[in-house]
Amino acid sequence: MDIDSLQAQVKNDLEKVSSPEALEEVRVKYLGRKGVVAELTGSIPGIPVQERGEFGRKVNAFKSGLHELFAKKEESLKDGEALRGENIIDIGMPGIAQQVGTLHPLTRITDEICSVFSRMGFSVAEGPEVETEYNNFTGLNIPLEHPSREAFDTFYLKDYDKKLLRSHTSPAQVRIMQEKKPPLAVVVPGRVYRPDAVDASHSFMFHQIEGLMVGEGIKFSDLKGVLETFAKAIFGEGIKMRFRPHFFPFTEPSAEVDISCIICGGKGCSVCGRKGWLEILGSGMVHPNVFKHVAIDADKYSGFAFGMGVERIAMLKYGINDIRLFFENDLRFLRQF
Ligand code: 2NM
Repeated sequence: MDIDSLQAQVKNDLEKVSSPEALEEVRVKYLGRKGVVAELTGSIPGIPVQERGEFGRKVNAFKSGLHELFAKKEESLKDGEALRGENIIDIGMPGIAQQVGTLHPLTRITDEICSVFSRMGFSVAEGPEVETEYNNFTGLNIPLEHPSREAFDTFYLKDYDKKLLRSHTSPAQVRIMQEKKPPLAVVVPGRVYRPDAVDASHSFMFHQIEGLMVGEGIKFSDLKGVLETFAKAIFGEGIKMRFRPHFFPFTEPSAEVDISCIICGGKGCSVCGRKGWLEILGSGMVHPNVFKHVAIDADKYSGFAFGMGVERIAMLKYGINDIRLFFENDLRFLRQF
């Protein structure tokens, strides 16, 4: 038998080996006193002289290859034994639990609110947080002398084209009215910025959702119906609503909207300050000057708009008493949602 096919035979024999005893048998078969290698070595004198050197070298190479193969097989048998041994790898040991995150409560309430409006036919849009003075103020009929324009009440970006951090999400509504023709119904969620001193009810950054509907024959009663549907979906069918006259530059008439206190039901308690009512948002019919700025014909179209603070809605709904809790990333707070 030639050495090449012997090589293949060794590999074949070793593959079947699964115990040290079986390995010893194969070792004896090849390297034993009467083994294959001994036989090959013994046959060397019978080889013609010219081929003897070559044959001898092949036998030597075969022999040292065998030592290597047996050593490797011995190692792998030992590894296998280790795997089967006790206390080496405990396949019954509990795994390392992955920490699963959840949505931030503000994200959840934002999604929930947008979903209520989207079921009423509103689309959801977003706008940039860095805005122009025009979109944040002028386009919304906010006069030049209005205090909210002061650096005291708005973050202006230094040396950057008089740009500012939007102080409400309404500038996104201005953009939408410039780009799209009525009829339109859209809600805009997003971050807004005001340089307020931080306390339990103020943050320099918070979230708003503002809504806008424009079309032919849109009336104040449409606003009332939409907001009542919204408030009942978020706070429960049992609540009552009231509209109090108010003033906003961008709407006329304007109203602030209250719901009956979800804690005391209207009797008066510490949450509602003994008034029985909780303010949830501002609203009104879009001012004709706003339509003028975005080239919508105010004789043909009318519309309503409203705006709410997301933190405030979440605080009322979940009984949270400090706005800073939303921004501290304390898992003891966040895990409750
Ligand atoms: C509010 C209250 C009342 C409002 C108005 C507009 C726009 F762009 F249509 F003029 N957007 N949002 C609005 C109206 C916002 O927040 C308290």
